Amino acid sequence: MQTYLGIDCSTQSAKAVVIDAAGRTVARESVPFPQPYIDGPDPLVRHADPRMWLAGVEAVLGKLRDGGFDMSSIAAVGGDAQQHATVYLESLDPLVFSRDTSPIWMDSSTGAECRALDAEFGERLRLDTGSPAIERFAGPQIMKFARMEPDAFARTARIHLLSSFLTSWFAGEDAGIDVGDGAGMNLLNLKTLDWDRAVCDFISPSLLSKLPKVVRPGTSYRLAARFAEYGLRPGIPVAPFTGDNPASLVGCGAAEPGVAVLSLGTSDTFFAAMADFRTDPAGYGHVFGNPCGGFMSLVCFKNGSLARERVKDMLGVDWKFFDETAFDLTEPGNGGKRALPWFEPEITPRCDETGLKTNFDWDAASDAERVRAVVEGQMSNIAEHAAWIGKFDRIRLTGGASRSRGIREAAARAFGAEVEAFDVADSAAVGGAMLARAAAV
Ligand code: XUL
Repeated sequence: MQTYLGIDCSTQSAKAVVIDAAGRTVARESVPFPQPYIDGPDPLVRHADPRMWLAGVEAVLGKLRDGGFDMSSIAAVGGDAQQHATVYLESLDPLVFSRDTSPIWMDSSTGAECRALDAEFGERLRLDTGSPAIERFAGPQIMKFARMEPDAFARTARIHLLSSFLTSWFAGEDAGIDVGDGAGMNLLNLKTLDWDRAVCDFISPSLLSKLPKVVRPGTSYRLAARFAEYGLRPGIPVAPFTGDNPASLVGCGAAEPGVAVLSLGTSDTFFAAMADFRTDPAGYGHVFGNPCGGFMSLVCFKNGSLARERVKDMLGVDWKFFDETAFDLTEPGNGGKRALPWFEPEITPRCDETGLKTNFDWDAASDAERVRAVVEGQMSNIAEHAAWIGKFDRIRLTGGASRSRGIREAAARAFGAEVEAFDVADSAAVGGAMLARAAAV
């Protein structure tokens, strides 16, 4: 039997999923990260230790091997990582980081850099790179690093996305950035599918020389010899790792246009494959490359599952109450009561002032009303900001929270669409494994 390994290195954990030729999951492991990001005084700054990601990925491989899975059946490796995180290297072998920590997608501290990019390029940035200047995107993050730490920036030979860093780690050679994750940088011109020279030069005249190549769907690398220690066969194909959202698009069977996916995770993201290249006039949504060819739209909402969990804990109720009972005790629409649990600075729409936003007297309401207000508030906010993508008859809900009947009903109502819980646990890792399978043939 030939199998295909997908590795997902997301915000909270490293996961491994192995599928067979028919796409069935035959093994799965995960290792939680000790902390998704390093705690600091400024809520706009969110960095993580890149060594933590490597340790997690290696630990998950070890677990798979030690669990007795026949690692030699694996015919190709693929994977994905949380989008937008950047890794700064002096050298890959030996591994020397030129920046000790990596800004991750939760970082919103690059307002000044975004304004500078806006002033220089205006609308062109959105029209050519698929997004206006966005705080968490790699371009503004790199610009901040170049300005604040010019010496460390000068020492940096290579700037990877976490995804291309992992491809390089598995391949043992400097690998390229795929068009899916690469589009989350404000640096990739989606009309040419190559780096936008003017934008790169504006950020730093030496930036282009520090960026890896852009790789198109179909490229592959070879697994480095040292992975024999996990029982893997050196030399098997390694598909370029992509972003978790592009990988989920593949893993949810939505790589062809027609069905949209709402992925409920640390962040809630709404995405769909797109045949033509169109951008969000309001500037919140993004266009990324689709790892299977063409494009995909994406809108990201920062306050997702962690915010829901915090409300649940705040009220002292259990998941059964949060997912079901609250919805039996209240009516759809909640008499107009809405709440938005923006405990982290929200990005869609942009709101730096954190806290629970309500349009009713929270203290006077029942727990059931509060829960419905939060869930309906989140779902309407998502539907409103995804409207530019078009109308969908069918929406696939994925991620742990898709098990919630209350969330499914609220999503169906907000979108006026049929909603199906798409029962692919770890859709991003599965997508990575599917990209591995495609690289093996
Ligand atoms: C997408 C985004 C998040 C991360 C989460 O633009 O920032 O969905 O990819 O891992």
